[in-house]
Amino acid sequence: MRILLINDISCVGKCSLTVEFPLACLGGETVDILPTSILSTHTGGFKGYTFRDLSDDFENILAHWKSLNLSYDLIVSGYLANKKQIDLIKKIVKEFLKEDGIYICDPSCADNGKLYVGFDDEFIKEMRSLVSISTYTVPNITEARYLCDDFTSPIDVLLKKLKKLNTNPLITSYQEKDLIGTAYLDDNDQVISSLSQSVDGSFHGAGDVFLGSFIACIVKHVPFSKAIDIASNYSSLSVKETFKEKTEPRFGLAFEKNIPYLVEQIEKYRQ
Ligand code: PXL
Repeated sequence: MRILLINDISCVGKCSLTVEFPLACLGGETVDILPTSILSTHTGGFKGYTFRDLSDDFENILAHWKSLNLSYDLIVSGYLANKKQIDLIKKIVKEFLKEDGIYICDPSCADNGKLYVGFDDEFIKEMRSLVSISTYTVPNITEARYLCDDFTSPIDVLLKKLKKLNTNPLITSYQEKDLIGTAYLDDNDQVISSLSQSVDGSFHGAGDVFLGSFIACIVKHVPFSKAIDIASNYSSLSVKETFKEKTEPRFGLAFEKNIPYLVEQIEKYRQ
């Protein structure tokens, strides 16, 4: 099995590829990467970060991959450097995803009620079209609200609206009283949620920890609902570890400590 992760490299701050890659590798299959950009840190909570857009390298990278006859069973896209990269991702999915392959779109562009620096409504509009070609989409609750242009409706309405975009939505960072986790629809369009006790504060990179561990689970054929439980629990443990270690949340989640737990859970439930 061959997996492609398309996301940025934030050198410091533990998000995107630096988190998604090591976790996805726990699935035990080949993981390739396509960096969309390189930043000295992520953009949430740091000033003066560097940012290099790698769009111009895509054409040559993809031409080389074509010459190697590469194709993918799973493609996952995340943080994009600009609106134009959305078309490039569509092209990659069309040309490199196997016929029965899975495409997961993380519409990484907002959190905590706000768009990230550099994103606007035009980007959201384009992102809807990318989401609509995905097998699964994994927005956090803020991204789900922007994608649906709905800032008030309850979770069931948001999930059904996202499903109309022709994809299977999993909404992360969904909060219910003092619980937080992931919500999705079952085959009968009933909301299923996988929640843990929330910790005060906003923890950067939690979506990437969820996604990386979810990838490892599905690559090992852990049943879907169990994969969501494991990835949600592991994200929650990583948040609690960060809180315990008292590191600044902008430096990312302490996801490393609980990797043995994640591996143990995957081995227990793999099929
Ligand atoms: O994890 C989200 C993310 C990814 N990549 C970059 C970011 C952010 C959130 O701020 O700035 C560059």
